[in-house]
Amino acid sequence: GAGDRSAKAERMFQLMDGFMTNDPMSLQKDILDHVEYTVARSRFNFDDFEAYQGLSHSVRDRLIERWHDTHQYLKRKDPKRLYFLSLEFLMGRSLSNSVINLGVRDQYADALNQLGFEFEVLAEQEGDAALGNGGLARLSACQMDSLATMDFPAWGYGLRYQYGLFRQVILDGFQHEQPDYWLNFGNPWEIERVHVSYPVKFYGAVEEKVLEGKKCHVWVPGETVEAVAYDNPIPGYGTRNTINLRLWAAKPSDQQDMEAFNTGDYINAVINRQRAETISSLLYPDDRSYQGKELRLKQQYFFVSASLQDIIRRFKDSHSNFDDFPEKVALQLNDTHPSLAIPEVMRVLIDEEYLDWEKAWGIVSKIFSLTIHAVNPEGLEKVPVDLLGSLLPRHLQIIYQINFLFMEELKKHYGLDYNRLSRMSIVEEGAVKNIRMANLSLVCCHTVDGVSRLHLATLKTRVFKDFHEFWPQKFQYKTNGVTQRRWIVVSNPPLSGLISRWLGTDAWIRDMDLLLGLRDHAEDASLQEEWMMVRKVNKIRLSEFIEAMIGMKVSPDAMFDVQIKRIHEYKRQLLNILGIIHRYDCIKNMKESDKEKVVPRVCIIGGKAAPGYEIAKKIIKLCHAVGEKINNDSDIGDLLKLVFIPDYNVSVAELVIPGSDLSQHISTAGHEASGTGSMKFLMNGCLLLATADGSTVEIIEEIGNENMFIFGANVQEVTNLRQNGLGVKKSLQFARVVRMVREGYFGFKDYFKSLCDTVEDSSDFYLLGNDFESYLEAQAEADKAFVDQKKWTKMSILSTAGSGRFSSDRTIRDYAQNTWGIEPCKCPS
Ligand code: BZD
Repeated sequence: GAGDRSAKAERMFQLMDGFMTNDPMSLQKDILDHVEYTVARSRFNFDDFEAYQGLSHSVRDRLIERWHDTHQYLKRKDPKRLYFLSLEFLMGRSLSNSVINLGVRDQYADALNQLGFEFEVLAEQEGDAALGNGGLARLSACQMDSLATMDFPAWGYGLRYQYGLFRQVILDGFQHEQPDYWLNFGNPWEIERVHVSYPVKFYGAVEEKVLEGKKCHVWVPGETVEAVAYDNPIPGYGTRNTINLRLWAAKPSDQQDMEAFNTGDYINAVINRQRAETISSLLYPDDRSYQGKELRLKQQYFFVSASLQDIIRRFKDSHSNFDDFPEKVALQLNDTHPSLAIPEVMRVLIDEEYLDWEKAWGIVSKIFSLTIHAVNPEGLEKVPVDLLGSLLPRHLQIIYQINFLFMEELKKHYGLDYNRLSRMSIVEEGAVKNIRMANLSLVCCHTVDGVSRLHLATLKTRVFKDFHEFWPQKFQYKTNGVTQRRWIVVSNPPLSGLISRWLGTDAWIRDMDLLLGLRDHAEDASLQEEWMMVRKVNKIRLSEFIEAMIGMKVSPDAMFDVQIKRIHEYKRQLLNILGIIHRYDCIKNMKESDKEKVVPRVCIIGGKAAPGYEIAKKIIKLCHAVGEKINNDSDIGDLLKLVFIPDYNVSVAELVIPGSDLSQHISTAGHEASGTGSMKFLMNGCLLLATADGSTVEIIEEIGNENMFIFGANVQEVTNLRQNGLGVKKSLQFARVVRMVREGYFGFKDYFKSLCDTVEDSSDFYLLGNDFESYLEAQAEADKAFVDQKKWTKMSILSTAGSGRFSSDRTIRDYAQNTWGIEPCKCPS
């Protein structure tokens, strides 16, 4: 009875009290127990990796405890929950982040010291969880951290890819891709939930039946695959709340191939079953255009269907009908990749819960919100109707019905404006008929968010113009942010300590606006001195990393000038490289006596090119070819170095960003939806050299033009230039450096031809030629500022001080209030 249960609970709490304690003795015993019993190594003989495993299992226990408590508490309170659906999460490493958020970092460091290990060294044993491509995926990870820290009742849902983003290997300066089998050595940060699994259906046909006098649709699938849950606890900072990121893995279903088994083809039946696992086997490495690939569509539906079964089961546990669904559930679509969730909810409500269309639609139109991360129409997803109809026949029917009703609504409003109707239709007519996932989402979501103010303005006037005219109130923007826990506290402990000392509090870790307090000290000589020391330490660490990585010595006294991000034409790594060639050419032609005035630079570039993106791969090769020439030129020496960092990922970023002086965010204005790397550099006191694109426009408002190096055409000028024909204003300097590449100064003449063609007068779509002069001027300004270290340090302090707005805590608070309608629910500690 109830008495029994409370006695049991009482006993549990007593046991717990003595359970997870964090004194050095308990931690040591805990780690050693895991080494011996979990890893099964002798406690008398284990190496760094095994120590890392024991350590992480000990941390995992503490995560699980809080995670259970959070779920128990939320179950009792039953608040409205946010479900964050994303096909990509770029989590990086978990160990340091976990111990910092749990508030036990120092305790673990002490315990390990007494065992003869160093925390930092063990942390380096961990590989990255790279279940994503770039900005969109890392943003999801930052947002999960903020959701947990601010006690929001949220769940993340995604896919547990067996292969994350490919590893980049450079051979002779060319990119090669290698598989990232990140699960090879086990993953202590996930909890396999063999009992949390759902069948997911594919293919087959829809039958119409009459049940209890009502016409019903019954989808008879041709294939069923099982989705198994893997839970990843996400701890908040300075709170007991620990939320869940639930990732699905595909396993063969018990229903699969029963016929083959019955007819005795045992061997082939077993082999066939194994094929089910391919659904969650790999992450698509392309972060720009969408290709109508069947496996990709299967992945999308697989994770959407499993997540919704899970969400609906949880709702039904405590509700007997769907009336309250919109008061309890908010579904966030991270770009259109999970947009099949819309017809899926309709299908479940109508075909399985027997609601009528109007009732189901009433619910669907209240629960979904969408964030768009793309700028251009090519970035918007389309699915061929044939493909969708064969894989998900019932969903295609539902999408057609949604579109029919939408078209009727439009006709009422606009009459028979055929052009408008065909632009806004969910179905794109043509040689190949397509479903436009963005249009589907815009029709069904109550709110659509852009990722910066400029991005929303672009969406409103370009790709979503018609929709904005029809539903202006649906459109909002939430400027992106990143989490200061990972991007300052975890990755830059010296700076973190310095900030807390000068502010007299570490409260900024939960409230970034407090960094403004640093403004008062920006000219204080002793802060400046400490600031420079910290920056120097980080630069030394980075130069050691460069030497270990590629065997090159660089001087930490030089200016470290960094561009790290995915390689794209619009991000203009080529502009950077051409600028470097120009600098090289200048030094080369300089009188010996003038060389003293040159500010020594180490130019660092890193990033992956999508495997099929030829031009991006050529940019990587050009970077290596130019580096080869410059780095081995004795006329140049330490005045200029060019380094390409291979296999750029989250953990590399954590090391590079704190050690950078200047970072480049130089996309052609109007092409970067937001950009988030810039915010990480800013927080770490790195100065920005940037165009007025994406979130940079808002960064300028916080930091001030005078503390940044801004250059190039703005959005309006880009539009005008393109309308009036390109290549009007091309400098001789630009022509000269392109010619050097074209004529084989760096070798590989034929190979670089097509790359040079992309910036040739009339085809220079990204306006490198137009912006080159202004780029060089901004670079010269940076040189000038760097010579005056006092001035530079002040600018650096002001960068950190003004970065508070770009915390993902601010973004998430805004989403919670203005898009999701959820409130914090804090688990007592
Ligand atoms: O999203 C990026 C944008 O390019 C950035 O400007 C922005 O800051 C971030 C976060 O909002 N977009 C992506 O990263 N997109 C993808 O990675 C992607 C992945 C799969 C398919 C299409 C795009």
